[in-house]
Amino acid sequence: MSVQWYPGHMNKARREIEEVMTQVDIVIEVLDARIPDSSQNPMLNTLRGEVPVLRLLNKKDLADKVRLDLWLEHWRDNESILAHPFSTLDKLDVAKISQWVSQMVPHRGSAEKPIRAMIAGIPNVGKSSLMNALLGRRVAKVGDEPAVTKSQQKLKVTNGFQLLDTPGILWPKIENPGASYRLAVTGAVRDTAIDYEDVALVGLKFFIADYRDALIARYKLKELAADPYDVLKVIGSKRGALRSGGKVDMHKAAEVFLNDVRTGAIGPYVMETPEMIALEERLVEEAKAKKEAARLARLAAAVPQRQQASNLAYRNSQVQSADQASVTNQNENLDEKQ
Ligand SMILES: Nc1nc2c(ncn2[C@@H]2O[C@H](COP(=O)(O)OP(=O)(O)OP(=O)(O)O)[C@@H](O)[C@H]2O)c(=O)[nH]1
Ligand SMILES: [Mg+2]
Repeated sequence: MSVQWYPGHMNKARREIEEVMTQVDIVIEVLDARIPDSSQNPMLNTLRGEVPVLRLLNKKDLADKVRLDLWLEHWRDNESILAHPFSTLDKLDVAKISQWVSQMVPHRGSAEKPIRAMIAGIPNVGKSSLMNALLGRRVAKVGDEPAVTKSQQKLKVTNGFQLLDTPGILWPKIENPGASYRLAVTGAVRDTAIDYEDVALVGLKFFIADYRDALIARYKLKELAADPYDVLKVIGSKRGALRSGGKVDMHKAAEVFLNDVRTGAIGPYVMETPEMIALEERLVEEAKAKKEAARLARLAAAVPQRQQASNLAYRNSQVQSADQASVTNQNENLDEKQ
């Protein structure tokens, strides 16, 4: 997975998805069930307009069902969204897709008017795996895949259900630092500028707080330290991530731990709840507003002092003439009354 998202790539992906959106009846949005919010593309809801979406919380085999239910409940009232926990490895789930898309697009579904769907999602969520599973053959390489191309072909899933031949790869929520970390912890985004050890420490902090027992069981810990750094050190020493002198190699320890997290060896988990995301979004907004206020203050301070002095003089002269006008007005009023 080597997609790096720069503004140019994002614009290109956005334009292509916008164009394709006019040719489809439904979007099949693939999410990573372990990060139901951070694996959403920040613009897909805008890009799809009125087009309904089937939201698949993929990799459900790695996810905590109780927390997934919170998300299903959270989206339940939105009529243009149908969400289901999903696994591309589960044949029954794959078989249910035709039924789900028919539910969302009831006015189409015949051979003459087939339902036209496109698969979309951020990198590594399982778009190619889904396409192959739906078509029962290897049409898409699992791994690297180019972005949506202009000459889209339709592939027949059933007589009344067609799929665009290339999935739309979209960028993840990279502007929210919390989301970036969670994307890195689950392995959705690997090529980040974030340090490997830092990613492991964020992951550990989360497991210590939310899945304590699973962590203790996996590493047969007698006690669980509160500081993620100390826990990572214990994991490293237990799993032989050592340097020649016998000291724990923290980078190796981070690799061991993150590999366990990503493959689900510690157990099923979900890193986000609707409540937590609502709070985080509020904090991100507040931080943005604060940054903007600081920027405006800096701009004001950067105006040369001479300019400020003449601004002040101008403002004072305006105030004075306004005062004079008001005095004149009052006098005139008095004159009228007399
Ligand atoms: N555990 C688990 N792994 C899955 C599931 N579906 C897909 N994967 C794995 O997730 C990884 C990414 O799958 P891909 O199908 O290549 O994902 P993609 O969205 O096409 O990725 P890009 O082409 O990079 O955008 C692969 O290692 C798959 O084997 C699932 O239901 N459960
Ligand atoms: Mg792919």
